[in-house]
Amino acid sequence: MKEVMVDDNASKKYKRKSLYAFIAFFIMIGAAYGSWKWLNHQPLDGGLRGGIQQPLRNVLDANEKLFTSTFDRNKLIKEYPKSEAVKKVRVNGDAGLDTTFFDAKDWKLQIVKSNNDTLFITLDDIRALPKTEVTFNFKCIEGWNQVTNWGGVRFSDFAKHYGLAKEMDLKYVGMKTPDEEYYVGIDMPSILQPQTILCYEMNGSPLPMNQGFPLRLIIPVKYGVKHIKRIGTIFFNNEKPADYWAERGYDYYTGH
Ligand SMILES: Nc1nc2c(c(=O)[nH]1)N[C@H]1C(S)=C(S)[C@@H](COP(=O)(O)O)O[C@H]1N2
Ligand SMILES: [Mo]
Repeated sequence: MKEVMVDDNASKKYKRKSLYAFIAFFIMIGAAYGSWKWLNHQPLDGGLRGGIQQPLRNVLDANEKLFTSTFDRNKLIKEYPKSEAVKKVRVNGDAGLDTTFFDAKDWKLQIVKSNNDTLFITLDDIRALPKTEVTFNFKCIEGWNQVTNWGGVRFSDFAKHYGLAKEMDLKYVGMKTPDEEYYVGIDMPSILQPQTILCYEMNGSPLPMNQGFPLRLIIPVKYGVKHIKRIGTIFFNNEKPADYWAERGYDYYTGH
């Protein structure tokens, strides 16, 4: 009899507990729905970055601050022997690579200086500068990676050669394809990192058309999205330049 009483009490307690759990569950569902509704009513982040709600962009911006404050310009990305570079290099992304309006013979790299003067630089001018090679594990945010070999001039050597000291004091570099279909914005410390090159060779041969002929960026501290193929114009700014994938909701910094 006594035992039955105890059992009865226990089952009452149990019932009450499950009732509380049930209520708590609905409160949590309500809160989650509320936050989701709140998030979806937040303004999209403005202007050039676009694509996601401001609170989410704030998280990416906080990450970026953390990364830039701890970024060591002299820390090198791992390099591999050239013999380990794949011969069949994957092709990904063709925005800005339409050859209909592109004449390789007329191509010149345009450098917009901070006083708005523009330098027009030929591929031969760029080839005449000291050549650097980098063989590293190229990573795309879509989830693939491969060891690839690239040749070109260090961005920092190029900038010194063309007297871009004032420009190097700004916070960002912007680059766009000749037709302005693809464009990236990159923080200055990453651009000046010694493995970042203005690249005109892959596996010792001129770049194939679909991999950015005549000149692309290779920037091993970043994911593939920032390795813009077929650079037309380079400019410098203290504000974040427009960035193709950041406008589509991706992280602006995309370092690894
Ligand atoms: N002009 C241009 N550059 C671009 C892209 C693009 O669509 N257009 N895609 C980027 C992405 S997402 C990746 S992963 C790399 C791929 O370079 P690959 O084709 O040489 O492998 O190029 C980057 N540069
Ligand atoms: Mo990519």
